[in-house]
Amino acid sequence: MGSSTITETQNAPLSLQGANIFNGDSSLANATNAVFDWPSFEFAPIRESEVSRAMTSRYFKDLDKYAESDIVIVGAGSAGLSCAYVLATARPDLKIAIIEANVAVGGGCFLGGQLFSAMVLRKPADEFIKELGIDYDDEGNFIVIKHAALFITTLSSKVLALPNVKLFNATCVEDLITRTAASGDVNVAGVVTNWTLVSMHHDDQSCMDPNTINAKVVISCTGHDGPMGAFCVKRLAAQGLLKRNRMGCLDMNRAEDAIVRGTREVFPGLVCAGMELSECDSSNRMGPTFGAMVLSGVHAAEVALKVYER
Ligand code: 48N
Repeated sequence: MGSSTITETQNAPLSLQGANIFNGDSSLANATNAVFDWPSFEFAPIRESEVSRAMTSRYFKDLDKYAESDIVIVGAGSAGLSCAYVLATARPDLKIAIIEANVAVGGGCFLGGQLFSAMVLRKPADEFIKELGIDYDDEGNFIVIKHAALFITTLSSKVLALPNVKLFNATCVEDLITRTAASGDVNVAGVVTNWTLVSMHHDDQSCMDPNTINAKVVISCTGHDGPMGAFCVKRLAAQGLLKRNRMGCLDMNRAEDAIVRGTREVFPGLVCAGMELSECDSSNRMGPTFGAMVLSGVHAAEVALKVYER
């Protein structure tokens, strides 16, 4: 191919396959020049507004579609994304919205612990890792994935590829929607959201009202207590609707069993999974091992479906 300018007239899709560009062999220079004539390189022309419309039209279509979601998952850490993977795969008919306060997904799961990259999961959590097709070292009672980021990026890429899932990141759940029956019984019926940067500055900027997402079930996986963590437990406790306990000290064996076993509907319409549960049950923390997060997410998916079908 002579010039590397990709114009509308060329209809042959750009293919680098034949050029072995990615196998690092010495013909790389020839291969890339066969496709890209760098000195005269040009992209196809575009107008800035086309980019803006490409992003905003899709975003607002998604906001409209997921304003009524079947299930909302709060928190895209290891528990929330594991839950989303199981739920959205098992029930492609359900609309699942994931609300993540950070720009990036992953929560505490981009490192294995402190600044160490390898990630430990105790068996039988290896069953889930096999399902994701991630390589690991088998150490007998536990497995080690060479980098925690490999786990969370593989999991998140699979979740985001599912057609019935929408991730709203950089978006914070700053309150819950509830319904109160004539009997006085209260149940959770969705979430109240805002841009995270706005939620962080309600005290020092003129009030900016939130947005809402209605849903039959909310699954809260917002992690440890923290500026935004353990959100739904703290919000219901603040209203006296749920008893708040504090996370216990570290005991790896007790902690992981308790979190997986304790994954449940902690309040009508609200399922809780992952480390947020420790703020409900005062279960111990487990430190740098993630099997309980993964399997709590799996367990939460099953519990949420029962609540949804009720
Ligand atoms: O990773 P986390 O914090 O939470 P989990 O429960 O998925 O995993 C916990 C795990 O990483 C550990 O803490 C490990 C096992 N350590 C244990 C120990 O003993 O130290 O993910 C929670 C996600 C984060 O991405 C937050 O940004 C997000 O939830 N989040 C929220 N998103 C939206 N709205 C909110 N209000 C909110 N609060 C937190």
